[in-house]
Amino acid sequence: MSQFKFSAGPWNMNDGVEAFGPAVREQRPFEEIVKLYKDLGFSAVQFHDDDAVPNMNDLTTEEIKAEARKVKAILDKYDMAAEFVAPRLWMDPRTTDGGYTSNSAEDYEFAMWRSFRSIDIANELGTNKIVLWLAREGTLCAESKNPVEKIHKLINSINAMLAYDKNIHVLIESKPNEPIDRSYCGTIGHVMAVSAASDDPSRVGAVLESAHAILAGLDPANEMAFALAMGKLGSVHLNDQNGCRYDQDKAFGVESLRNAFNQVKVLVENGYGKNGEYVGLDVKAMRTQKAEVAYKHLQNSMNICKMLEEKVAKFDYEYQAKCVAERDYEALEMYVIELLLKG
Ligand code: GLO
Ligand code: MG
Repeated sequence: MSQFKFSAGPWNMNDGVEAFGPAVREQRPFEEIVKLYKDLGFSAVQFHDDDAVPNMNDLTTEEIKAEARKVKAILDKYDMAAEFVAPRLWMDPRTTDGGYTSNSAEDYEFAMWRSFRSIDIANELGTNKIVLWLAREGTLCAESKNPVEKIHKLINSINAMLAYDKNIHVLIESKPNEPIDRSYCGTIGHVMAVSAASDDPSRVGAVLESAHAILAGLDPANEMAFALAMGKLGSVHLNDQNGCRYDQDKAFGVESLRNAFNQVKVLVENGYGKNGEYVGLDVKAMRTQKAEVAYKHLQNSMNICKMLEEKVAKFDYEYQAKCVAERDYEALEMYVIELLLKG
């Protein structure tokens, strides 16, 4: 029995499209995905603003809210919650140069419009969490932006969201690169600094995605620990990553089991989830996967997480203390490997 509640986004059931080739599977309709997630044991769905209201750019605020209420009805039908809404500031032509840090004043206004509408959608879906994956907030050409000015702009944008809705919490999902070359907010440390500099640090926290930490050359469990130590780990995107390649979003634990174990361990030890936090799985099916079984990446990730919870429950803290007292970390390391490899 897991102590966690799990969530995933509709984008985690994808058609296999990538930079070098087209879709290889049909995109499943939204309601089918919600039903599938329910059947797989998920408790919540994560949303981009336009996952909930696809044609939102053409609608008024009231129309957007009305569309969001239809999505809420689908969630209710399957007894599923909405975890968060994330403004998608990387697809529209007006986000080519980023949103909050765009050099274009009109494009910046568009980014803020999408952010405020995301808050409206979140309220209709019954969540107070906004996630900012800062996809294009940084540079392709380092000299194209004034970094100090843009970082202030980013903080001011978050302050505007906090002021727009006194109940809303903003969670920043750090990522060091891709699709941009240099991100302004690449790690949990950056997120904590932005939080501290905001008008209400108690409402600005972090989402740690395992793959993003690895891309930054950092340890995902330690990144989680840092945010937990600050009381600011609002969500996680568990997945895996084979070194510093493109962002792979592999199933959780399939590349580095010990890393995955330590992520689950730090979450369990710190009571993650007790304040309603979800364990999000931001994983992608391999492009080779046939459509009918293109959900196994999610099922496997959840099962691996649960199996690792069982390993954490078996972890012998007395033996660990003995090894620590004797400073015999080789013995401790071997114990961990045996715990993972043996029954
Ligand atoms: C991409 C991110 C992306 C976000 C999603 C929600 O690298 O992981 O999938 O998690 O847009 O903010
Ligand atoms: Mg993610």
